[in-house]
Amino acid sequence: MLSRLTELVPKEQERLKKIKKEYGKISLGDTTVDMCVGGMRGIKGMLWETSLLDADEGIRFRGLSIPECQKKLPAAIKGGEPLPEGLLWLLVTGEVPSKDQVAGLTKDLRARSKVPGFVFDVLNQFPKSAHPMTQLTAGIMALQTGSEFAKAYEQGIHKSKYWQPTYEDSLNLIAQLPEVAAFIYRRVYKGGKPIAANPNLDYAANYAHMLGFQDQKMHELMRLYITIHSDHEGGNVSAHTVHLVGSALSDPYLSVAAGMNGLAGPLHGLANQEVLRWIQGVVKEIGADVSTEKLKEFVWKTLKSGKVVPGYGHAVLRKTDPRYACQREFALKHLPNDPLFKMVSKIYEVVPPILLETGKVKNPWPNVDAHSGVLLQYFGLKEENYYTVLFGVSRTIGVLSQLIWDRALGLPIERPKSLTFGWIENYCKKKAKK
Ligand code: CMX
Repeated sequence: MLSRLTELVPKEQERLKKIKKEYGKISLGDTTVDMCVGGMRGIKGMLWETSLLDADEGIRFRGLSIPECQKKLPAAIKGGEPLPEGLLWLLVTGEVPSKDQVAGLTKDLRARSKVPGFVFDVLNQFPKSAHPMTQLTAGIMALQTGSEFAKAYEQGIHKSKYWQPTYEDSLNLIAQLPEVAAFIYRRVYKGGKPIAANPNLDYAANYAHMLGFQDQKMHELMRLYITIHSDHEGGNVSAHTVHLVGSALSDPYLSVAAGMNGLAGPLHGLANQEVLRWIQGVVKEIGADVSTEKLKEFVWKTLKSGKVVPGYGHAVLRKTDPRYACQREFALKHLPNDPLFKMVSKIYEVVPPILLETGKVKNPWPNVDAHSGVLLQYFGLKEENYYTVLFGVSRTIGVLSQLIWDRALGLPIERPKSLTFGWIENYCKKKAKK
C-alpha cells in the first residue's frame, strides 16, 4: 500500500492546489446564528476524503455504499463479509484492492502488531472497574512513546515528508490496537489471562480470537462490525477530534487518544453500551415478551425522565442508518429467532412514531448503535461496557486513513472563528436596522 500511496500523494497535492487556485473564493453557503449556537450543524468547513455521508442514503466509503463494499471488497469466505484490511486499503488509496493486496496488508499489519510489554504494565495499574474506554485511551497513550512522527519531528523532518511517519504510526497503531483492546477485555472480564494472537487469521478474526471467540460466525460479525464502524465522514465527534488535534501536528497516537475520549461520550460511541442497558431495562421491567402498549409506555417514561432513547436519531442522517440495516440483514441470516433480536425489531416499530410525536427530533430512525449489542450478545460478548472499545478499534482505521492525507496535503492547523453573545446581539440588531 505504501508504494501506491507514494504515487498518489503528489497527484492529490496538485489537485488541492488547483482547487484552492480555481475555486478558493467560491461561496459554499452562509452560516447562521443557529449554526453558531447549535453545534455547527451543516457547516461545510472541513475536507474529508475517505467517506461522505448523505442524509437519506447514508455513508459511502470512497464512493462505495455498504452493500457495494460487501460485494466488491475481498472476503475471507466466499460471499462473506468484507475484510477490514480491504476497507483500509480502499480508504487510504481510494482504490478497491485485489485479494493479493489485501493478503499483503494483513501480513504487514501482523508484522507491526507487537505491543511493548510496558503497555500492559501501564494497564495493569488501573483498577479493573475503570471503564474499558478509559483503559483503551491509556493504552494508546502508552503506545505513543513509540511514535515515529514525534521522533522525526524532533529530528527536524521537512514538512513535505510528514505523511511518511504519519503513515508508519497509523499502520502501527491500527496493527497494535486489537491486542491492547483484547488485553483489556481479558483483564477486566476473564480473569486476566490474555490469548496469544493467531498468525493465520485475518485482522478481525484474530481480534475476535484474542477476545476468546472462535466461532466462525462471530469472526464474520467482527469483519462486518469493524468495516461499518470505521468511518462516517469527518464531522462526527471522534473523527473531527482526531482531525483537529492532528492539525496541531500532534502525532497519530495523541490524535486518536483524543478522538477516543469523544467516542466515549453517551451521545456518540457509548450509545452502543447504553442501547443494551436500555433493552435490558425493558426486559427487567416488563419482560422479554413485551406488548406494543407496554413498550410505548416504557419509551415515553424514558423521554419524560429527560433521557434520550439510545440508538435512535442522528445529527446528519434522516433515514434508517444503512449500518443498522446491514446488521439487521446479518441477524436475519444468522439469528432470526433470537428473542433480543425480536425485541430490537419491535423497538424499531414503536420508537420512531413516538420520537416524531415529540415534535422536535429531526431523525426518528435507528442509527448504527441500535443493533450492534444484540448481535454481540448472541455470540457471547455480553459485557456491554466493552462495546465502545470495539467501535474504537474500528474507528481508528477510518480516522487514521484520513490523517495520513491531512499530512500529505499539508492541511493547516484548524482554527474556526468563535463569537460572543454580545457580538451576535450587536450584529443582529445592526442588521435588523438596515
Ligand atoms: N431520544 C430522545 N430525544 C432525542 C433523540 C432520541 N433518540 N434524538 C434527538 N432527540 C432530541 C434532542 O435531544 C434534542 O432535544 P432538545 O431540543 O431538548 O435539546 C432534539 O431532539 C433535537 O435533536 P436533533 O436535532 O434531532 O438531534 P441532534 O443532532 O441534536 O443529536 C444525537 C443527534 C445522535 C446526539 C441524538 O439523536 C441522540 O441523542 N440520540 C441518542 C443517542 C445516540 O444514539 N447516539 C449515537 C449516534 C450515532 C453515533 O454517533 O454513534
